[in-house]
Amino acid sequence: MADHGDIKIKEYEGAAGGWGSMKSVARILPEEKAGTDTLDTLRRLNKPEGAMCVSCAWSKPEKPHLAEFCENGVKATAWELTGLRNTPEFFQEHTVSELKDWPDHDLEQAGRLTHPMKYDAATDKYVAVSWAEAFDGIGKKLRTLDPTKVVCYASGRASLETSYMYSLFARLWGCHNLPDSSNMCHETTSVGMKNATGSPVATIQMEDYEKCDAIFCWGQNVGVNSPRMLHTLKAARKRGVEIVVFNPLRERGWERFTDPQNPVQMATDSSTQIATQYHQVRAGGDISAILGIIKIAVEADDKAKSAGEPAVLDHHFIEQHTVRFDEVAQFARDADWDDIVRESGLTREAIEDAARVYLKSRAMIAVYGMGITQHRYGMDALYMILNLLLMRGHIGRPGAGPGPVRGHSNVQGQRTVGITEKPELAPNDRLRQLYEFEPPMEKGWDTVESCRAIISGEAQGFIQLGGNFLRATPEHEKMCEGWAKLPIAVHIATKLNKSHLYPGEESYLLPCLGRMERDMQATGRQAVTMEDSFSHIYGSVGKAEPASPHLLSEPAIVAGIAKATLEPNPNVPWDKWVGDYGLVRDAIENTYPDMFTNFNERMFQPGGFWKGNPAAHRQWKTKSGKAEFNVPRALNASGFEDKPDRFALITLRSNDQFNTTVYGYRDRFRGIIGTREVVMMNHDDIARLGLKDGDIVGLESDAEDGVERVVDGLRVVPYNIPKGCIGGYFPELNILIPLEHHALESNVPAGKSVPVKIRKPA
Ligand SMILES: Nc1nc2c(c(=O)[nH]1)N[C@H]1C(S)=C(S)[C@@H](COP(=O)(O)OP(=O)(O)OC[C@H]3O[C@@H](n4cnc5c(=O)[nH]c(N)nc54)[C@H](O)[C@@H]3O)O[C@H]1N2
Ligand SMILES: Nc1nc2c(c(=O)[nH]1)N[C@H]1C(S)=C(S)[C@@H](COP(=O)(O)OP(=O)(O)OC[C@H]3O[C@@H](n4cnc5c(=O)[nH]c(N)nc54)[C@H](O)[C@@H]3O)O[C@H]1N2
Ligand SMILES: [Mo]
Repeated sequence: MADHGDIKIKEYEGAAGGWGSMKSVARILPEEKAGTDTLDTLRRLNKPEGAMCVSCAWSKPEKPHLAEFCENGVKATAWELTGLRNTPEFFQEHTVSELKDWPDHDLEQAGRLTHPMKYDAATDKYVAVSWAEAFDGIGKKLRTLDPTKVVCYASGRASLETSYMYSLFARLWGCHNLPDSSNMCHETTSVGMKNATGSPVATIQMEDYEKCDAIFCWGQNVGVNSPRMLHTLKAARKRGVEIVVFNPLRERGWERFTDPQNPVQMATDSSTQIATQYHQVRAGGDISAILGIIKIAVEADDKAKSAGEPAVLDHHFIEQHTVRFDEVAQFARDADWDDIVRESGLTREAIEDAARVYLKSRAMIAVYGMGITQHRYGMDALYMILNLLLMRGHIGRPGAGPGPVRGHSNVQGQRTVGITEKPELAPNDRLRQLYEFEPPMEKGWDTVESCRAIISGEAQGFIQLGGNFLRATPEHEKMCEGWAKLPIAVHIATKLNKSHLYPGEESYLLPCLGRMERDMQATGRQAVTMEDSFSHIYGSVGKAEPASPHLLSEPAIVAGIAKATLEPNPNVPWDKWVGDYGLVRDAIENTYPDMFTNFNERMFQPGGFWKGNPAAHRQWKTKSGKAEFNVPRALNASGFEDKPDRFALITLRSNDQFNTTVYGYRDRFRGIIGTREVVMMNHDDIARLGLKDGDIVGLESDAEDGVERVVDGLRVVPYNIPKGCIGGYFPELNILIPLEHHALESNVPAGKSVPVKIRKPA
């Protein structure tokens, strides 16, 4: 079992980066028993012809730094290339029932899976099988099932090649349930940006950061989740760019950064201030905070107009390119400052400060993350960001536009090549022509709908291309019960996780190569490709020795399942594709000729090649043919009312985790070391409830749906967080999130404001 070390809770004084990050790197390498392959891979990371980091979707620059990686990239690389091995002997020693009680960290720390395994109910153990037995067993079972009742899930890491093959397999079989991790993540972006601008992704590219004069950021934690972006922000600060941050927590990365590659900063322990303004909004308070800025801008514009002075807003753009501006303007004029102040949790003066930067800016970038998308009214919060941009024409001109920071390193790309439960987003006409079959045209299940089907027993099977679905989703207890009744679960994975430990009738673990590992096929060493947050596409070559000779690549596993399940189709050469991924790229090019022209020739272009974006050229592929303003439906995104005993729980990532992968117990920037079982609380709330620092409390769901959801044993940590909000870690607290508490329209579980009560110690 893991030794968490002593619990130490003390405010962290250091900047993001700096020596703290060096020490953290020095700790992880021996912990993972990382060898020279890890160091070699790090040297090549995020460079042209190198390997693309698995930790985030931030851009891989055309001219990389000598070390183009961050502390968390090192952790992710060392985690993948670990010297630890989880062999069939491990599974002989431990029953599945026993492993269920292991912490997430310890399961993955058992090391890389080395053999294909099948669950044996008689002994309650996973036992090794050959690949032929595994594929044969999976194919036999899948052929007895209704493909419309099986989920083909993908967690956003697999390459474009694997993702294309996987979605094609599902459609050829007749399965349309193709959610990916985006459904828990930036689906609010995919739906909301598409509705409002016609483009589901960022319109900006890396070079826009060199041209902007203001960056606004809502609900993204740069120092932890995309640390290489700190270099971009530092350069922007150097040019005098204003950076205005909205976040309930003072996240260190947005405060200050010591560049580990800058000898002067390292030697003098100095840092660059990042945010020029930091506004600690309440959870869900962004709608009102932005409403305040819009109100100030609209009223200033009204005043300028009546005084015959130059306009404050870009009326030419508004008239030529948008619809429904008047509705938003009137809504803002009518808005009441008392409501804005109460719902945002900010003072009017603070909002006026932000508005001053907004009104001065000629080129503004809007960055955001899960603090916007994972709310009941997350779509409305996103629309407010877009309203703000559109009013002054900040989309489709240099240095300006929305820049959502995506999560997984290829989550955006998976959607691009067909992993989607929405038939209108699939290239069905091309697929029909190329492969001569009738793709399913009904809408499939997204993540929330898949969970419903698992809980109700409607789902007949779950294929998981990466990820830890059972642990990452809400309503954890009911999900475990439903999951354990699935007729079949197939896990394509690199390490053991909780999702593997509730086997239903049949369960398989299919261990795959990681992206950093050498992938040898019939025609030699293969490369794969992925797409970043700016829609740039890059090649990646793994060179490290595979963790086991028994591993197969993800394309080979997908092809193995497909061949065992489907009737042969002469148009789909699975074996040839596995032998040469270049042929898969040709197939992708044939399917999407506009985006992937000369794919094989361009994949190693430094900085990646851009797949294009109509909204970036002010071509609006929306219903109205224009960019659309939207009036918000609520003043706070949380979707529940304030009550004296009710808290909005914000579920967070620590600096020592990647999603459900817990690297360790050191959330350095937040000063919480040695435990994840905490509840971060405002001092006044602690005093009001008669609690004190270090008390152990519980949390219970306050969702008014009659369901009891409880987590006990959490230590009270006094924290700089707005009153009425508390913070804690995901996935441990996913027990508290009701399945039906999700963003409207996009169905992203609303993990950034969960209604809970505090249970005091007896
Ligand atoms: N090291 C590391 N890197 C990662 C990941 C990881 O787990 N570890 N995960 C990857 C994935 S899949 C994703 S999606 C991204 C996630 O990256 P982020 O988008 O940064 O997601 P989170 O860390 O969940 O939360 C973001 C921030 O939202 C703030 N917040 C919460 N509620 C609100 C609110 O109502 N308003 C505002 N303005 N802010 C709020 C929180 O305080 C937090 O700082 O990172 C990716 N990169
Ligand atoms: N409460 C709350 N819940 C959340 C969130 C939140 O902020 N709050 N965030 C949500 C978000 S944004 C996301 S993206 C989800 C994701 O959450 P997860 O499902 O945890 O995402 P992953 O990191 O993909 O999953 C980790 C597993 O992927 C497998 N894996 C790693 N590398 C590879 C590989 O190369 N190939 C294959 N096939 N498998 C691999 C390993 O077995 C590992 O155990 O969690 C969501 N859940
Ligand atoms: Mo994500």
